[in-house]
Amino acid sequence: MSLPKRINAKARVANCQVIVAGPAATGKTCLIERFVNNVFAADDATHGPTLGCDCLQKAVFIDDTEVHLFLYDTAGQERFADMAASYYRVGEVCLLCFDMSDVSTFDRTQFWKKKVSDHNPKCLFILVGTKEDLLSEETCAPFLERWLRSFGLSPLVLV
Ligand SMILES: Nc1nc2c(ncn2[C@@H]2O[C@H](COP(=O)(O)OP(=O)(O)O)[C@@H](O)[C@H]2O)c(=O)[nH]1
Ligand SMILES: [Mg+2]
Repeated sequence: MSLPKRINAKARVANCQVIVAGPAATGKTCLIERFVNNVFAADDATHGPTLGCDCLQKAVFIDDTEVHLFLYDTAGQERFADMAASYYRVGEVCLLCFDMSDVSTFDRTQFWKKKVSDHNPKCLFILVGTKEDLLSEETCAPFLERWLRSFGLSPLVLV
């Protein structure tokens, strides 16, 4: 992943603000907990639905730079979308999540992209398909191509 422009590649320490957004129950909290704490909270009752916005941190090394990632876990219910507005504004990257086994969540990613863009037009977006265990990449590819076409982007090459 290339670094956002605000990060000086020569600096030894940098911060990166990452918004994790998308419809409810697409696995945003599980994704962050797995990445930060290396646990998979399979039972939703262990963490419950996200209300407002939680922040978890993790430092990673990219070349010789220690990058402190601030991961903002936002609520996926649309009625809560504006509660995280102050986090959308500081985000440099947005992981836009959808559940690969549920096409309706894919269609709702545009709502979340617009919501973040409205507050933060410079934010970069990375589309993240979750729950790979429930669906094959081949089945998912048509969704991705449709989404990219809707933004006038080239078809995706899956590697
Ligand atoms: N099969 C499967 N289920 C997942 C995966 N990630 C999350 N889940 C389940 O999806 C549900 C919603 O997860 P959660 O992280 O709370 O979603 P969020 O509302 O987007 O934060 C939970 O029951 C999780 O156990 C995954 O990779 N595979
Ligand atoms: Mg959550």
